Amino acid sequence: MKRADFEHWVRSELDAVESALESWVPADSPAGLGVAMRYGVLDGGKRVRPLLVLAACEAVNGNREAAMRAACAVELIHAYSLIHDDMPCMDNDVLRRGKPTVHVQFGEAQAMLAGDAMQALAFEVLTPDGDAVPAALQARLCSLLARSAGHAGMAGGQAIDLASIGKPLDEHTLRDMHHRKTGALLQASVLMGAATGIPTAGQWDALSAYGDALGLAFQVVDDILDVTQASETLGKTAGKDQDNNKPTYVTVLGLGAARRHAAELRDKAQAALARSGLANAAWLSLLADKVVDRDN
Ligand code: GRG
Repeated sequence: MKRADFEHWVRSELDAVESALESWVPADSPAGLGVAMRYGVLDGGKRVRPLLVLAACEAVNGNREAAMRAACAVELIHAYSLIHDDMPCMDNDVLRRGKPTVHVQFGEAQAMLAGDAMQALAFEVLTPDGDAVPAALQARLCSLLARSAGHAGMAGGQAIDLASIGKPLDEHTLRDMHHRKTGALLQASVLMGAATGIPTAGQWDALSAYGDALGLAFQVVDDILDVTQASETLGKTAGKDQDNNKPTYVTVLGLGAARRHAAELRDKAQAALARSGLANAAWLSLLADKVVDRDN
């Protein structure tokens, strides 16, 4: 598969996701709530999670309507988590995706409500009337997303993260935190895409292993970029997480070992894909490379 084909696929899927989000995130909710929601989710971000859903759907020749809904649902959950994470009670960030954060733009209460409403909207999007998405598939997608975003997944990981500020973490605990906080939603993206088709048990397990390795690789690279981009753009050596005294893969392993670890995880993801025997897994394979080679 040529890289140009992949770049074309990425561009056309990004457009499709943007249009779907445009149509599903309402502008006319009461008292400006919809405006804050749209500000928080439209026109920004790399959309890695939606691309993983859609690539996994292609790999299993799945239900496209269900996959587009799952792609937007996972992005809504991700965007809600960023809005809440940026608030003063958590990371207290003023910029996100190149513009003022939602609480800076609309106030803290509206930011909290926008995140809450986006979380509910994700499950609304997954449960349409009609028979384009069979009821059993709707339930499966809701279950995968809820489990990855809730207490045992993203929210649980965020709780560990906040509790660990200023404390030394060993590699095992750091991995567990990131597996929940970042990895669970990325892995769920792959599995939601897979659930739109009828993979064999072996293919499901292989895609799950791919998502697991990719989710961790994403976080390791995020920690590397936190240091390298900060030193490039600000002329200093510590990034935001290090400034916040948060343990990262770079502080725990060192930069060189973190880079090697990211490459190992990418290889692990690629090996899992090869094991799946899926003929249409080219986009998933190229996405694994893109996640590790990215520069933002
Ligand atoms: C508030 C429940 C709750 C959870 C917040 C996702 C998260 C948990 C916090 C974000 C903090 C952070 C920077 C984590 C590192 C990895 C990460 C999720 C980065 C942001 O995701 P990208 O790079 O962002 O996919 P874009 O903007 O491209 O969508």
